[in-house]
Amino acid sequence: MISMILAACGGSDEGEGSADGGETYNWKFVTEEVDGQVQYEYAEEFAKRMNEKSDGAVNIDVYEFGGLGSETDQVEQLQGGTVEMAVMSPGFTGNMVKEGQVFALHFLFPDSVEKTQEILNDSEALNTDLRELYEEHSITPLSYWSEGAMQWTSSKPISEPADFENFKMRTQTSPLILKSYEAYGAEPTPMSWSELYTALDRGTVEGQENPIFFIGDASFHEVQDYMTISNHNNYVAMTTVNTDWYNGLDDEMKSMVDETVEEMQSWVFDEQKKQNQEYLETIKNDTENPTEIIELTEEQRQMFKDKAEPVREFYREEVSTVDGQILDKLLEEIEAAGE
Ligand code: 6CS
Repeated sequence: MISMILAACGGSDEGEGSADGGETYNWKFVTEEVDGQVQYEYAEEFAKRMNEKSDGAVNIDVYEFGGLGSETDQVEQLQGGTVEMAVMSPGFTGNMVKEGQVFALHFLFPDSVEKTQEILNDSEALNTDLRELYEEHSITPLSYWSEGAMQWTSSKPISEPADFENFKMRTQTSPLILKSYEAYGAEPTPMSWSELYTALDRGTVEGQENPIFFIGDASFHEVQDYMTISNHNNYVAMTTVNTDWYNGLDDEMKSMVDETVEEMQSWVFDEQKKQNQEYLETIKNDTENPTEIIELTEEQRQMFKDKAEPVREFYREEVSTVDGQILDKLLEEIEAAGE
């Protein structure tokens, strides 16, 4: 309630006097994941670094997923300024920022997560052009980072597009994610991940996509029989801030935020890599809940790529509000980065 009032007054409880006369800053940072998972660990590390750099003046409360509502509720909280910072997935903002659905296109980024992360760090298409489009909605993405390559889990084996025929696939809410699965013949159903374990268990949906750490930590493999190493896309998350709040920070504080955001790019790369490697072993070694791991041949991957390719044209023609300019610039940047 207090934060609602402060937000309504046009600012968070920042810049207040402390007992020793210095300014203090209290911010809220919400994530879409829970304790131990990559987004939450990111926010905790970010908060720790900011507190140390500011000699204790900046205190950031980190919120696990669930405490403040659904992923979509969290987007609204950031826009309204009731939280200052959020880790946000473009997969939940596609109805609002159409161009952000570029991340829904399969086989767009290189197979290497490291190379993909370099592109996310340096891309002008994303860090300037897409950022401006998000800012029209009071969301400033300060960085984009990979949580790892996504894989499919399923209740029946998936190794070629025909296996997706009439397959009930859980997705996030951005319409182009659904379109990408329709291109394989699947029947996508958007839902929050908070409902996903039960939905997989009951067969309401038959499969889902996520990085391996998330599949293992959320125990989706317990209620699925197969995991296809498809590497069909990267899970991209954004570190976002409320635009007015960020623009209102004094120069010193803004530089501290920017510097920490930049430092965190290599930290989170290492964190996701470690977690994805560890959870692959966990899933393989979970003999009580056996998961058959399917490796795709190059020919099988090519079959998926062929089905995914026309979705780019659909994005350009039907989704983009800027004639596909962000996608085209990003494609040039990907090309320039090489494989
Ligand atoms: O599948 C999802 O919706 C969730 N997956 C990850 C990796 N992070 C949060 C997100 O909501």
